[in-house]
Amino acid sequence: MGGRHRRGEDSMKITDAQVFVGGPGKNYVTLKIMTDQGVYGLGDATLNNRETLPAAYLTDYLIPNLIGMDPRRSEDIWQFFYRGAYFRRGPIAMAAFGAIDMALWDIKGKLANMPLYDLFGGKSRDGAMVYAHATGADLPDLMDSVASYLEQGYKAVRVQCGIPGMPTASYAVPDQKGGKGDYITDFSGILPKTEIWDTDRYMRYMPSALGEIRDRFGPDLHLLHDVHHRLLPREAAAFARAVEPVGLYWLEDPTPSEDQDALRLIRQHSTTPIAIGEVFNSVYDCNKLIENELIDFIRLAVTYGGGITPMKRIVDLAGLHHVRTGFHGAPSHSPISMAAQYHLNAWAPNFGIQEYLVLGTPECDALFPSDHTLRDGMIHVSDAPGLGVDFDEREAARYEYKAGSHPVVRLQDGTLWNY
Ligand code: CS2
Ligand code: MG
Repeated sequence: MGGRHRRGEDSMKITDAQVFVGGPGKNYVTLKIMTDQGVYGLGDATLNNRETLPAAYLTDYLIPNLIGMDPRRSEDIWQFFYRGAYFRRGPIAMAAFGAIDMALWDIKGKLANMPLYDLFGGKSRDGAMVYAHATGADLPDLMDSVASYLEQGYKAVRVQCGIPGMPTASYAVPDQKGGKGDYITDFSGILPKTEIWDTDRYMRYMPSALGEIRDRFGPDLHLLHDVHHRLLPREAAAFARAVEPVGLYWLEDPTPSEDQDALRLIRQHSTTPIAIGEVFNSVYDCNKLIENELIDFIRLAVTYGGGITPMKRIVDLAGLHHVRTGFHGAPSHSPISMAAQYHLNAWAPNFGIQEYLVLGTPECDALFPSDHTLRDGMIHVSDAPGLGVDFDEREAARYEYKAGSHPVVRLQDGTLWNY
């Protein structure tokens, strides 16, 4: 070939793949794919509170097929598993495919000796803006939390606070002032706790609370708010209109995401930007929302979205319709899938913002060494080849799976509601 040599041009094979479940305060599902050339790739299949299921899908069904395949053929391998499953889509399967796809891109980047963002088309920006979660048992408590993030240099915060008269803490807020309410998993066991929700109190209180936050912190701070699927379409439309003067960066998951017509009703009544998609797992969950320009930000995670290969297509489709990215970044995503998102963020011409809740503990850093860094509220992606994150198996041996659950939500009369 004209004297040119590309590493592994003639043949290359996947020789083994292993799944690890566990981590510091989380059940991260980590996939490691090994090759006959010594290069390995890492993927994340963590599906919060259902972690053993993508792990079993990988171990029992996908890995036996993967052995012997050429890891450079990531497109064909993705199609093989997706089309080959016959029963397509769903978060469990897509998380498992996603982990494989991330690991194959990691290998591709290492073979090319390039960071993934360069393989995607290069950097479109130096740093990618992130948002943190400010939370409070009540409004003054939330104000303190916002102030502490501002001091750390964040330019954007999601704000959630307790609602006066609500029988239990509302979504993602602590029971007590100064507490850490932003849990998404209760590790005390598999049986969920119950939260009580009151739509009327929320609708009456939250718009004015958001207005007070805006008045206190001024126009420059990007404010986001997550309704977490709790409103009916008409209520969501009224809420989105009521908060227009606040100038939210986005209003997230105003309604349960299965009902796509609900987004049309919201759009007809308000110009508040809408973000949706953290529970979606394929382009078919959002292509109509994007094409009809009913949303402003698409929230899929690279894990549940089936990996980098399908996510790049979703990002490109979104770009055609002025929809920007705002990838899900709950703490249940391991630093591996977060790294995949950092690379997509660095490249995507229609990048918006990245949710960022990395635990940042020494234990987590020891398990997943990397030099992706957060500075002044922006993620600066690592220049290392591939994903730029590693996995320490000796550290991993310290952890094991722990059963946990999300809360369930009921109305005061006992009716089950959306968490
Ligand atoms: C939340 C999530 O990050 C978010 O915006 O909606 O934390 C969500 O509650 C969890 O991912 C559920 O596991
Ligand atoms: Mg959310």
